[in-house]
Amino acid sequence: MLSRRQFIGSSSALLLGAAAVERAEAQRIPEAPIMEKPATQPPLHPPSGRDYRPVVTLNGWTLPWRQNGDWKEFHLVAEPVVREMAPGMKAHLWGYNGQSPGPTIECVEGDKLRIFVTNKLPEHTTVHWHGMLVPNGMDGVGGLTQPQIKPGKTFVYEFEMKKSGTFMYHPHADEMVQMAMGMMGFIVVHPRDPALHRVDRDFVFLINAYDIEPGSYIPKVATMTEFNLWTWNSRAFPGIDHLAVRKGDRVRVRMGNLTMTAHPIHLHGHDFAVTGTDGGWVPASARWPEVTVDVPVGAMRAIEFVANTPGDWAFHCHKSHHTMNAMGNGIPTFIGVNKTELTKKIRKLVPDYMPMGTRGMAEMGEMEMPLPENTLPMMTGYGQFGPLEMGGMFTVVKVREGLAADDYRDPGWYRHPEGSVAYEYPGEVAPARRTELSAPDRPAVEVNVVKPTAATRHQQH
Ligand SMILES: [Cu+2]
Repeated sequence: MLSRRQFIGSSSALLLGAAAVERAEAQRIPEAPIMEKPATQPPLHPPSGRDYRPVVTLNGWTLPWRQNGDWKEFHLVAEPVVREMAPGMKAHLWGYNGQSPGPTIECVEGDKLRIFVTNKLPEHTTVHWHGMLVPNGMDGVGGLTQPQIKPGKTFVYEFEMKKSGTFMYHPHADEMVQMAMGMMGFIVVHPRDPALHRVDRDFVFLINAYDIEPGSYIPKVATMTEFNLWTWNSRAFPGIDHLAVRKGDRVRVRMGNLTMTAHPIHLHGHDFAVTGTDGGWVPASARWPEVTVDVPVGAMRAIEFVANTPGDWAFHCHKSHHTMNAMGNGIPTFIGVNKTELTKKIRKLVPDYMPMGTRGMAEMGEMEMPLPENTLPMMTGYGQFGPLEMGGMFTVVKVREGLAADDYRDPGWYRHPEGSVAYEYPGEVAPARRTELSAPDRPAVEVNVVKPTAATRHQQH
């Protein structure tokens, strides 16, 4: 026989279940669009509802939605995906709707969101809405606030967007594995008043990292610090699209860090202010100028600048190991080593052996050595003046005059005005000479040095 408590428990569960079924039947799930192209997709202007300036997801896209009465309905599908990280390398990841990271979800402060999540992974998952103010039961922590979403099942999350800002979504189920496999995405909530925090161009990307051995396709999920692919939206230089910007534009870049270490992101040629975090907007009175912003783990930083100087401006993580690709890990330092004798000996066995690294490693930037299958050279990419010797978290902000409002196409390399590029000095260079300051420049100081004797040493004690 059932106790009273068991009876109430099971009957209320039944009631809840019936209500959910009824709601699902009344709604019918919206279709789940997928995206497989790695190129940056054009901004998705809202087809209905309140207006806003949509964001541009670097090498990504925004998830279309359906308006159903008061609700904006989205459908996320958690599933295995193949992501090209840069030409020449594909990774087998987990993501949402065909891509890792998942699509950006955009909405407006005050909107009611209904997000269907279908699990097509081989194991259970959940979705946590990082930084958002949601009812506890919608927070997506498997086991704590909801049962896990089993493979093949669909769950529904419903909440009202309480405030504008930049948030993230990711699983809170087998988190180490699922985040190492690339499951993450952005949520951008635009202000109700479109004039508030208005910018001309608004870019978003997630900072992520993978450990994929050359020749393999699946990230090593237990890696804690020694990652070999440092990526933005699961893309590594030269696979990260350039940010095309019109001269005079006010530009925002929103960056969320879901790696295991902080990333100091540095912009050349401009200064910027941090105008938002995943906690909200930074009041104007609390902003200060920066050229580098450290994005901590599990955090978002939005920066804003006025693109007032045309050019090709480097934009990258300032940890120099994070602008290297897979082949840069674990190689010995040979600077200053004379390998002539060693090279002769090795060449007897391997005729085309090349000694590397004795003058530094720049030569690796233009070397075309056969690589193992499915990996990226340590440093690579070309600019108009030669090899860039970069990898990982590096791209270029291209500021140009007169771009059309929604034109994000690559405008090509910058044509520098004549006489504005650093140039080679054509004359003779005198040999270096140690500089001695002459007497009048340096006041004579008499220094009396008392050599410690057994006696003075003794006194000090
Ligand atoms: Cu970094």
